[in-house]
Formats: sequence, structure tokens, C-alpha cells
Amino acid sequence: MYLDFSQKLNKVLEGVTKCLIIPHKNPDADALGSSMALSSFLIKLGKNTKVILPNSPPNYLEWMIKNHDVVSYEKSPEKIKKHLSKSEIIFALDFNSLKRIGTLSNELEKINLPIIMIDHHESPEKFSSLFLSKPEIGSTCEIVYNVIKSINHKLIDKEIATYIYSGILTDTGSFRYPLTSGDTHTIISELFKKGIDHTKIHEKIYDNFSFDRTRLLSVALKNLKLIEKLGVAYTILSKESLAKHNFKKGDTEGFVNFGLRIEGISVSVIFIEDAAENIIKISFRSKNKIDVNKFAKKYFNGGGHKNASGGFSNNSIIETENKFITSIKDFLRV
Ligand SMILES: [Mn+2]
Repeated sequence: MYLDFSQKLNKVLEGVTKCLIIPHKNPDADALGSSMALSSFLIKLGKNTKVILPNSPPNYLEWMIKNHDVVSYEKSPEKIKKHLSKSEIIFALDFNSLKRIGTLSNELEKINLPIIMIDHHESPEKFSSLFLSKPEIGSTCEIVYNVIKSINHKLIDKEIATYIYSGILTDTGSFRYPLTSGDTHTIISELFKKGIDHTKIHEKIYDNFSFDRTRLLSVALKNLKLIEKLGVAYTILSKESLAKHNFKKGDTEGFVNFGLRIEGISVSVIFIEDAAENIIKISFRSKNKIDVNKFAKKYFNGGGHKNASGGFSNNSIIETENKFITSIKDFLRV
């Protein structure tokens, strides 16, 4: 599978000198890791490569982009229009629907360039000329690693290995989610041989809370409610709580996972009031067979993965909470 795709990709790359890489909006370590790894690799192949971000990454991931030619569409739309007009090929990484790159998708629709999509989300949409969609793999970084390895494994150095490790680490929930495989661990072993400093990567990614963020977490935990019979935990962060703790983008990342630490809980949800967009943003996490992707799609305009998805509500917090209680009961058929 990888070999076949890599051969096709190699062919596409023949004669191409200018590449662009685009990950999804609100990029996480998998989106950035796969983009930076591929960018480093393409540069080593002699391709002029730039990474376009629909918007800027959270502060704690800034170290991942600092050695690269990265432009944010949100910050410099004009620059990006120029890059798009000069580029010969576009890589779409860690997303499979143009909705996931926000208004940058309008710019892509105006140009006519081959798009190569590499992704691991369910139900890919058709917007690419060549794609590798593998929902059975835990991270895009794992897929990208296999692709570049089969093109030229000698070009994978410590820097590329560090990016790949970061994406695999976070998208597998530190190697615990079901899609983590023996193959994943074999790759990690190969990355270790490239000299990665895994302790430092963990510290950069996980030990970076501000005091405000830690206090905001305490509010989320204090607000936790259980629907014990259903094995459901949920919490709410109001716009007042966010403002009081100087909320910055990315601060609530991972909060939703805490509910799943409670014994007997298989579904955890966080509702976050977004004053700027005037919506309630919702994150869903689940264990085992419970498909919160289906739930998010059916009731809260969302989607994602089976055990990790997101959605939103246009109603008030109280209305959203009530709708959630009714719909989750219905969904879990109680
Ligand atoms: Mn991913």
C-alpha cells in the first residue's frame, strides 16, 4: 500500500520544484508534525517547499514551526495567494474535507493544482488527485513516516524523527488509544535510532501549562457532572470562567479526557462557551465501542473519529445541556 502510493507520488514529484503543504485549521501536533516532517523531507529532495497554516498554532507548539518557512493564512492572506499562484503541487495533511481548512478552501477552489491528500480521518471527501486515506492508522505522522521511508529512508534525520514522534505521541494519546499498534511501536523504535530526545518532546508538549490554564482546569473539574447510569461525565466552561482565567486558544486542550479517568465512565464531554463565535463548542471522548463521532454528527453538527470528535451548538448553555442529556439517553438507548 505504502510502496504503491510512494511510487505514484514519486512520479508526481518528478519535475516539480515548488510544493505547498497545508494541514487543518487549529493545527495540533499531528497536523504540524506531519507537515514539518514532509516539508523537511521535500527540501532534502531539492524541492522548494512552504507550509501554509489556515491559522496560527497554539503557543506550546510554536517550537515545531520555528525552523520552517511557514505562513498563516489568517495573518497574511495576500502572501498566501501569491504562494498559491506560484506553486505546482499541494499536499493536504491530516484532514479529508475542505471544510477543515476554513476560508482558505476558497483560495484552493480558485486555482487548479494537483492536490495530494494524506490523512487518517473517516469518510474522505473527493478533492484530491492522489490520496492515501487510512482511518485504521492512529496518526497522519505514522502514515507520512511510512511514505517518506519508502521513498528514501536515508533522508530521515533527528529533526524529521522528532516531528513524527510528536504527532504519533499526541494522536495515540501517548500510545494508549486502540489504533496504536505493534507497527506504531516499531516506528517509535526506528525514531529512537535517529536520536530523538523523547523526554524533552514530552515536556515541551505536556508540561507547558500556565498558572491560569491550570486554574481553568480546576474549574472544569469542579463543574463535572455525572449521568452515572449511562457512564457519562460532562462539564461546562462558561465565557465568564474563560475570561476570568485569561483564556488563550488551546488552553482547554485535553480537559475533556479527565472525565474518562473516572471508574465506570465511557463517555466524557466538555461544553465551552465561545463568546467570539457566539456558539457552544463541544468535545466528545469515548471508550471502546461507543461511537461519539456518530453522536456528534447526529445531534451537534460535528464529526471526527469514533472515540474523539467535536461539534457545536447555537443554543444557550442551558438549552445545550438539556438537549445533550436527552440525546445521549436516546443514543445510548436507555
Ligand atoms: Mn491526526
